[in-house]
Amino acid sequence: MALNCGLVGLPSCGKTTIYNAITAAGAGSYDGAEMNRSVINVPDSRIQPLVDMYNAPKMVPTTLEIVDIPGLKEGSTASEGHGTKLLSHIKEVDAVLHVVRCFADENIPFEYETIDPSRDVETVDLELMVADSQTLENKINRLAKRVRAGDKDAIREVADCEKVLSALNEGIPARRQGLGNHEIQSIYDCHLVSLKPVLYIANVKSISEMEKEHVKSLQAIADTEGAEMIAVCGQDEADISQLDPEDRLEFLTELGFEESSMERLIRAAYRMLGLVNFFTAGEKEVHVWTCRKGDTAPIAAGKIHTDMEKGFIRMEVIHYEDLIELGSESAVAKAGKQHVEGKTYEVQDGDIVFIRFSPAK
Ligand SMILES: Nc1nc2c(ncn2[C@@H]2O[C@H](COP(=O)(O)OP(=O)(O)O)[C@@H](O)[C@H]2O)c(=O)[nH]1
Ligand SMILES: [Mg+2]
Repeated sequence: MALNCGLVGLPSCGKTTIYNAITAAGAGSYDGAEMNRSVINVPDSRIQPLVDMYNAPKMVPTTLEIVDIPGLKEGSTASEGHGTKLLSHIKEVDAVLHVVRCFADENIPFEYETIDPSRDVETVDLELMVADSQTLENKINRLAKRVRAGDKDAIREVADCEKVLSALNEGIPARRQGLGNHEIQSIYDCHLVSLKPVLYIANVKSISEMEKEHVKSLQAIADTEGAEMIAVCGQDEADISQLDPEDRLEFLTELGFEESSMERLIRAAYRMLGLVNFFTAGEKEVHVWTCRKGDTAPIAAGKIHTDMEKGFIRMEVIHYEDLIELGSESAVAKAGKQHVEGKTYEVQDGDIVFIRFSPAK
């Protein structure tokens, strides 16, 4: 199943507009659920050169699901029914694409009269934190009986929950609390929404506004928590995505872009999820696979087939750059740049792999 990212933000900040632009860029398929959600192909500029080199008739990219979540505003999460539903959508995503309105347009209604990214981010974060506090309090209450009975696990979990809760009450989202593994484990089943990794998206009017003050202030917010920020022109990109693919580049150039920022956005989302792409390539197909950063060779092999993990013998690895530089697998081998790796090897982004394994009996 594809990992997913949810578009979160105030009403009318441009979530649906950006959703349309992203899903068109990734050739998405709408699955008919109540919300806009679709699975997109993740662009990877290394695919085409590999397809050309191996003369492969087919390529299989990796995918990511994008969910367009209804707008959050002050008090949203407190409202019963609607709030609960909204939160369940956010709980379900692996990462948040937090869209912030950086364009001024008096014809488009907004919650506030001014444009102020830090106010907007705080408003959304506050809603997430209110919801998380409730979730933690519920868990603490649920464990109270076991705590009274002296259950050590319950006592430890409650202590961790209380620590996170008190930092939330001071206005620090869980993702900024510097939580250790121990605490993360204690709150794992709470699926806290303020713990999810965030990519900030500044939605601006035009390319000339990309360097402006609002974008800078959003960048500063992202920097303080070690997150990434991307500025996009949601409306322009959505308009362009409706054009025939051949015409898109021309319009992009006219507006001053070198490429669609949607690909950049998708790649950044992918990075945020801690994913790496590796490849299998041959004359039948070029196939992109995904594993997590730090996954060892057998685990990565298991993404291709469970037998490959169970019967793993070794992994023969070529780095993408070496292959492109030297022009063929055999040239890479001749140059002594094909690596034979064992069970402890951590697969790197861009590895082209061949797995030796003993098939299941
Ligand atoms: N001028 C301008 N309008 C935009 C931009 N992005 C979105 N809009 C408009 O803002 C309104 C709200 O956008 P929408 O994507 O529906 O917001 P959502 O509520 O966050 O999903 C729509 O009328 C869009 O056409 C932008 O970058 N510039
Ligand atoms: Mg919308």
